[in-house]
Amino acid sequence: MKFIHAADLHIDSPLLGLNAYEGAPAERIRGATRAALIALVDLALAERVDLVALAGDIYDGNWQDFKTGLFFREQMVRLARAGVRVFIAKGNHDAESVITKALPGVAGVHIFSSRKAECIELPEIGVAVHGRSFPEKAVVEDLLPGYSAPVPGRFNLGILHTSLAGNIEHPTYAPTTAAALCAKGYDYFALGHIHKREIVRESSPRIVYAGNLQGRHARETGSKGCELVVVEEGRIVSAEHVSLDVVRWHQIVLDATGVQTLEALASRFAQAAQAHADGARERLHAVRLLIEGESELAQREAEQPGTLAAAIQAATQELDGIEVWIEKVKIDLRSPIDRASAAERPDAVGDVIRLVDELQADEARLKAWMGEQLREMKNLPFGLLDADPAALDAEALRAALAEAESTLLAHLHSASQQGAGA
Ligand SMILES: [Mn+2]
Repeated sequence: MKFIHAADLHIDSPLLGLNAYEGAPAERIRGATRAALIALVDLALAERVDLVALAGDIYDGNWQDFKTGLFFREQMVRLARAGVRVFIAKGNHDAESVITKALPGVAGVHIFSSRKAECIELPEIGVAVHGRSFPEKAVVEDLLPGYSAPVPGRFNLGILHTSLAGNIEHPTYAPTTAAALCAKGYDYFALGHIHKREIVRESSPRIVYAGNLQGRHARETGSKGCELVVVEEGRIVSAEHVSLDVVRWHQIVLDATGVQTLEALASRFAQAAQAHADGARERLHAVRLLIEGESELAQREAEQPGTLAAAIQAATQELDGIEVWIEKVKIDLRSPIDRASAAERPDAVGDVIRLVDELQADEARLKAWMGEQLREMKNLPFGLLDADPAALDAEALRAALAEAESTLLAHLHSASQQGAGA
């Protein structure tokens, strides 16, 4: 006997704010919860499983219109046609009272009652399936005591949408405990509600949160999918997570310490993206990126906000064999030195900062001094070399000075660090 356990499908879950991102592959992301369900059914048919257990939150809430329900039903029909039995225990998001629209049922697909726990026996495959649906969004009582005793000689499978007590991250929904689940005498508990996959207990009974089928935003990261379980002579002989997500979310932290150019930043990001996409290269990867550390790029970003996000965007254009969409770039970079305290220093670093401060505060001196330097220097930033110093305005001179300071201080700083043996 072989079965699939999945939960928290949240089909047609709205993806808030998605349209706010330029270049967002909105349709693919919006359709991801549906595509993941199709992948689940494909897997069930390919693996010739006997049953599919769905532990609640099939839908994110009441259907906007009948299309959501018709889509899910169509997939259930595919399973029913192949003789795969389906058991559904509704959760808080798709509780009995939440979903007001209805469609004709599908023969072979059982939705557990919300009034009492039920036990359905399938003698042909030696299984007893136990479950109960949420009548309402909030269920404060423990539903487990209402579940019947295990049927002797059968593989007893319990389906339950629950927050296990002690899980303070989540509000309590039909709370029970792992100890109570163990005491029940079943063989497997297919749990739903927690979107991160979790093996609560390995065996006797095996207790698992399958996690959601498809991550819906940047906080639902990593592989998402279902559990594929094989039972022989009443015992679990194999149980594994199977990835079914079509869009995979990642939060990547990039340490840009020592990175001095946009090219180096792009290449460091490319490496990180490739590593995150490893083993799932055919998916669309949605990335929230944090760039941190100590780098001169902080100055670049300060001078021209958006530079680093654009550099990351540029890096995605050249990624080999993977498709990456950048959801957001957060920047938490420090300049290589703390300017305020460095200004107090009696050395060359302090000299530079004090000079720059004086020049920045006095436009006439700034123009005179910069004009003199520009005439003498051969390698200047911004292509200023071609410009007539007299024609440059104060803003351009200030930016050039700031960059010069940043570059100079970074070099002095790294030289002093090397000198200190750091
Ligand atoms: Mn859920």
